[in-house]
Parts: sequence; C-alpha cells; structure tokens
Amino acid sequence: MQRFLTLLVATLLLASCAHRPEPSQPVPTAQQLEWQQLEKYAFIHFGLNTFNNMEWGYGNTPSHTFNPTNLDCEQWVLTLKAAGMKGVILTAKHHDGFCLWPTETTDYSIKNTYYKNGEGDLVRELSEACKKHDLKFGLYLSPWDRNQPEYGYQGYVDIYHRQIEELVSNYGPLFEFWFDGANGGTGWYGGADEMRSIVAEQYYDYEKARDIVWKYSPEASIFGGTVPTLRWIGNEEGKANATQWCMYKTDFESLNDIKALQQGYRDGEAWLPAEVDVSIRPGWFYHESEDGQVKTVEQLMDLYYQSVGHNTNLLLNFPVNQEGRIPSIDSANAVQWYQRLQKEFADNLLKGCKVTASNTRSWRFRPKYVLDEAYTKYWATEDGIHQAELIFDFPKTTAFNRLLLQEYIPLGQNVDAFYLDYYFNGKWLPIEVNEPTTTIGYKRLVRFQTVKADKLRIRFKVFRGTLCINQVGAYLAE
Ligand code: FUL
Repeated sequence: MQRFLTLLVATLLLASCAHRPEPSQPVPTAQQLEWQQLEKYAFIHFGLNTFNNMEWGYGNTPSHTFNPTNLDCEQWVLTLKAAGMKGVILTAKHHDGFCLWPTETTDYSIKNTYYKNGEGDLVRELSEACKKHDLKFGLYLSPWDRNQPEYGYQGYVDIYHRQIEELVSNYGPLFEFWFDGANGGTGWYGGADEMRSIVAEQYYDYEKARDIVWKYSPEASIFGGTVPTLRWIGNEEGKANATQWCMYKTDFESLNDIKALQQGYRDGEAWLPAEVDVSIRPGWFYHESEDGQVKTVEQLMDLYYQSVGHNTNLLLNFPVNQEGRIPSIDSANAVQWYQRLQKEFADNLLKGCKVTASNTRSWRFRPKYVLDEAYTKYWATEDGIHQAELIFDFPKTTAFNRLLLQEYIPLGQNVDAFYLDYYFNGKWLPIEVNEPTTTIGYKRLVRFQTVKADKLRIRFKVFRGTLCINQVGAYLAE
C-alpha cells in the first residue's frame, strides 16, 4: 500500500510538471549563448598608426616609429575591468601589416622596433595581463595587409593562415577572433605601390582560417569572413535597431547587406546575433586632436541602451596613446559610466511584488521565476498560446522609468511584440516608450518617463513557439 501511494504521488507530480517547451529553431549553440552573456567587452587599437597620426597606414611606415615610452598592459586591463568590460580584443595586425608579436612570417613587426630592443611581444604581454586579472582575451588580425608583397596571390593566404596559427597556438585561449571586412585595394605591397583587388569570400579561405582558430581555441567566437558565429551590426556608431533578431541568413550576400545587418531576419535560418563595435573617440586609433572628443558618461549610457539594450553585444574601443596607455579622460569616463550603470540596475523594484500570469505551463515554469536570477529558471506558457500577460502587484506605490526583459533564448527568440501598462489611481494607462516595443531576445532595455504605479502589466505576443520569459526588472534611474 505504502509503495502504491508513493508511486501514485510521483505519477501525479510528474503529470503536473509539464515537459519543457520545444525549442523554436534556430537556437544558439552553447558557445553563442556564453558569448551573448558577456554583453560588453573592449577593443584596443594600437600599432604604427598610433605613432603616425593615422587610421589606415599604407604599409610603408617605418617600423622603428613604433616606440611607446611607458607601456603598461596591466593599466589597460585594470582600466577595462573597472569599466565593466568582460574581455578585450587586440589588433594584433591592422591593415598596414605591422605585427605586434614577433612573427616568423615578416620582418614588419615589433622585432624591428626600439621597444624592449626588439625583444617585446605585445600579444604576450596583454594575454598575460588578462590571465593575471581574469579578463577574456581575443584577437583582431586584419586579412587585408598593405605591406605584404604577396598580397593578392596565394602566397599571402598561406602567410595569413600561418599568422593565425602562431597567434592561436601561442596566446590562447581566445574568446573571439576578428576577421575584419575592410579591403581598400591600394597599398605598398613590398614596394609595388599599387591597387590590388581580391574577392574576399573566395580569396582568404575563411573556412580553413576558422578551422585553425578552432583547432587551438574551440571556444572562440568568429567575427567576419564566410563562417562567422556572430554578425556585424552594419555601422560603427554604436547603434542597433530596437527591433533586433538574433536570426540571420547564411549566404555571403546577406552578410554584406547593411540594412539587414542592423536588425536581422525574423525568419532567418541561422542563429547569428549582432555585435556593435564603436570607439570611445571618433577614431579607432589614438589622435591627440581628439582628446576633447571622448564620449561622455551620458553618451556611453545611450550607447549601452542602444546596443546591449537592443539585444546585441557592445564592443567598445579604447585607443591606446603613444605612451602606451589608455588616456586618463577615456578611462575616467568609462569607469564613471560603469559605476552609473551598476547604480541604475542595482535594485530591481519588482522584487517583493506578487506576480500573476494569464497562462502558466506548470509550477516548474511559474511566473515568479522571472524574478529569479538563475538563468535556467523561466516562466513559460502552455503550447499554442500566442498572447499572454504578466501582472506585478507592488506592495506599495512605486516609481520607475526603466524596464529590463529577457527571453529564454536557449529555446529560441519568439516574441515579436510587447506592451507595457501601469495601474495607478484605479485605472490602467499605457507606458509611453519612444521606440518600437517589438523584439526582446537575449536582453531588451526600455527607457521612459518616470511612472508611479500600484501594478505593472506586460502583455506579450509570440509569432511562433512558446513564450519563455527569463527575467523582468524595473528600475528607477536618476
Ligand atoms: C574597420 C577597420 O577598417 C577600422 O580601421 C577598424 O579596425 C574597425 C574596427 O574595422 O573595418
């Protein structure tokens, strides 16, 4: 009898905790999910351009002009950490072809500079500082090389692949590898001083390049080329469309479609979330003339809401100066920005609310889970529900002006509209948001005029699959 009862209870329990919703394809790989959870990380542009007031060196700038006087990679890493960055990607080689590590493939490198009498290796120094201070490390290696005599021929492709191999085998693990898309044509090319055009998607053999990266660093995300795991947002201003799909198409033509890149495809067959790359100054490299144009805390805040807040990752560039340091204005603004961000999101005002939903799959997917920080706990509806709402009952009237929403993307990105209302003085009123409240995805943040509310209601619409909401937060920013 006892055994029968235990069995009965177990069966009833199992029946009541409905199975996990089916994923809507495509979904992120484990690596892509981990990458999306980084949210923000840094770029460092540093090289010969820094010492010659240039953005795109031609490939013939003398290597001895590279001469940092007070270089300190730990200063970079500590600054970036204080600015909330989760990783850093260094330009190991920019379009001018100058290599920041002592490569065997060319003399146009740090070996032929006064820096540490030619014994320096910046890729090593930065990777070690990252390990020491627990910051993720990534590399940018420009495919276009305006110095190489062999550029445009097979000889250079082999050199390029060897350079990748040197980097990933010596300085990993890497969290991201960047194949830049620029291919301007003209260059020094060992003295030929001419125009050389290539067809990027055929010339560089990006599949082989990717395989070399993954042979040593299987966890590395890939930017650019023909087989990326993430996509460019289509501009360098730090803006992602509010409507923002992680889904995309895989043909090379779509990968170059500037308009589509900015928002993705609702019906895309691949998971290819966007990365927003932007510099804290107008240029990617350091120019003294831009010392007065460092983005302010206010501007960085906007950048954050328009990138991370629009379901994309932010790749914020810090130009290192001729001393070999991140300038103090840049570091002060970035650190203050991060402090403000932390303050802004410190206190989720929904904690303590009673949460009810118009539909719930089962107790395993209960509404309250949208306030639980464990990533794998989420509220889900039953199958076949296209619209559902959540209501948060505040214990006392509460003022807020920011909202955070997260879909549980391991099961896909399914929401294509949401509406916000607040209840005050006995009636429901809409919260006015001055951008489309369409997609959510990994993370969506919205800003609005402060409302005072007794309740908050969020109505969701899904265009496919099951509604799975991972996290909801309301905040009051100053
Ligand atoms: C572009 C390059 O041409 C810029 O110099 C910079 O490196 C930027 C991140 O990517 O394509």
